Amino acid sequence: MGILNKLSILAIEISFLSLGFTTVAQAASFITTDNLQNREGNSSLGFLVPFPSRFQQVYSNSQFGSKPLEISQIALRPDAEVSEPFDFTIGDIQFYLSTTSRNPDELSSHFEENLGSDYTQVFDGEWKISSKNIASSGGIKNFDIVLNFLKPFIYDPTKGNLLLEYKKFTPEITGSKFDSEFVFDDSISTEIAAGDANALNAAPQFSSTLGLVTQFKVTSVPEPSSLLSSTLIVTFLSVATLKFQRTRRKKEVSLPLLSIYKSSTPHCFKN
Ligand SMILES: [Ca+2]
Ligand SMILES: [Ca+2]
Repeated sequence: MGILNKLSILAIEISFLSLGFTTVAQAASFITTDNLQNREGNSSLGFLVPFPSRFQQVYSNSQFGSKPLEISQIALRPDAEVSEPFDFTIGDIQFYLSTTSRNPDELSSHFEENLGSDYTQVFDGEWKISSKNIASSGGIKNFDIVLNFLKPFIYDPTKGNLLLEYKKFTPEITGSKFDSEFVFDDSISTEIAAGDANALNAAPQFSSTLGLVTQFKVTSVPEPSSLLSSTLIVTFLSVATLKFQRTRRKKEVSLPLLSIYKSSTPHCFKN
């Protein structure tokens, strides 16, 4: 194998290596507020109440670190009191995420007042829900009620708290209980309007410090500096390879010319 090919392969390998570093930085992890991943919430909620409904839950930014995250999935778990596996389908539901300036236990009952400028629809359609209702070794149920977003949401915790909203347009009766936490001054609270997916105001009796125990699947968003360094490495190697190729071509062209020159003017090289 020629040195040119070796250099090209080396450039490709290092390029993939630099991209690999970026991939490692974006490995997925999971966040659950208030250490609830390790303990049962003290309450339960009939999530997706049996009416068209609008629901908002706030999560404190203190639970998400200080760097931007891409959120691509949420997962819930059955309450401890659920005794059987279950599955059902919500025919028409939309989910949204947003940054919010509102704190837990301070959400406005006017839904629109809780929304930020980055309010984003992350899911729209039919949601098939199922749970095997299996507990892990600590007796807590697995987060196996999963919603994969159709569009991920970039969340910067330095810009405010996180708001989850759903608008449920169909009246399925689920009857299933989801693990929840009812504690004042923790990281979560909710607003619910039962009866109208496009309601402007929550029903007074449904403003609550209670919240669903929620697991977020997140990946770190690469720092601009790391993306820049990867780009610079690839660019540098590409330029170096091109420069080497040009130098080599010049030599390959000049050598035959030199041979012709030698053969046509042998007297120049005599003595
Ligand atoms: Ca519970
Ligand atoms: Ca609370």
